[in-house]
Amino acid sequence: MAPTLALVGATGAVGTVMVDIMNSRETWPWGEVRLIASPRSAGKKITVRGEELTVLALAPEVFDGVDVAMFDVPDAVSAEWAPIAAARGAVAVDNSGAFRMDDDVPLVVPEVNRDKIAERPRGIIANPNCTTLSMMAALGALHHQYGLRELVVASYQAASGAGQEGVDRLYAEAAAVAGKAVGEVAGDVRQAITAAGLGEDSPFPAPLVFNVVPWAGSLKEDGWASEELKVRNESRKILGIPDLKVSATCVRVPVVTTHSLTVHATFERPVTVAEAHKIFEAEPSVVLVDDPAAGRFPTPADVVGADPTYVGRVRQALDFPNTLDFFVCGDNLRKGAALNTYEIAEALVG
Ligand code: 2RA
Repeated sequence: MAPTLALVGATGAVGTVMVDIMNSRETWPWGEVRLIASPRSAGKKITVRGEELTVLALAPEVFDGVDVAMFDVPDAVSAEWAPIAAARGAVAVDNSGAFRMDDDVPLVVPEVNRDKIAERPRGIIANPNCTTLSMMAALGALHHQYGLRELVVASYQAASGAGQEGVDRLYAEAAAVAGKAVGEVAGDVRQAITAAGLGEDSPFPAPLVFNVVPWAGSLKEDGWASEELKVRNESRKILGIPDLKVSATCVRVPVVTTHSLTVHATFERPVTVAEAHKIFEAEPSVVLVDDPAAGRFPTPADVVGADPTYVGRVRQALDFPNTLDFFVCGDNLRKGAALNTYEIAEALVG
């Protein structure tokens, strides 16, 4: 019998992208699909592959008979409900941060460490944070050939990484400055935003429009942002390099959706740009766009809505041996969240 798939958080921002992904897959290994959400959203109708489904309220019994349950919900909801789904016999594939660094929960990017899905003593598999995920397909492909040793990254993160609230705030700030000559004098962007009636209750610690904000996540020890520590810890776990040297700086930019990163990666062995191009071209989930003479490189505005990771600006670092610099863009709501979760679910039954 074809396996049963459940989606918890079906009406949320990532859940909505997940339904879009489910509707657009070429192959479909699933039988019954159950859409699950909070009691507030239960009863809504959502069409999945031509069939109108009624959203069910989250309760232990909705997991009975489910083979794979995908969770696109906040950490606290996953922490409570993924173990319940697993106890009822489902494999829980969780997109929250609740389990990512637990030793007995694999953290999976199918292109990089697909074999880890078999090692799931708690019946839970975690999906990485979108910033780490945006570079993993490209970095993993290089690591498998050349052995990654050191990683220095800077992120350029989209507003939607902070949820719908982040997107709404960016649009509101953009409306506040539209048509105004601001950004020429310190503080004038802030003044325009305040004059338009936007309060201090922003998900960002500074104006995002006409600006860049060197902060994502919460404050951790010694001035690090949680997002930067996630890049370090998750990269080590996914790539299976516990002592990988990593330094990350995470920055929010006025882009609606699609995270970008600059990557400075040092390998055990020398790697040329031509070799790196070949590896990227051979990786099905990577698209290489690297012709700077023709002005061709990936940008978030051209990548949003796409499934692959886009890579460009590949260069050999002039002063660092065995080191490449490159630029990646990945849709943070697709490969960065819903798509990777779905690909794990698919790998479980593939
Ligand atoms: C962000 N990576 O962009 C986070 C969302 N998980 O804020």
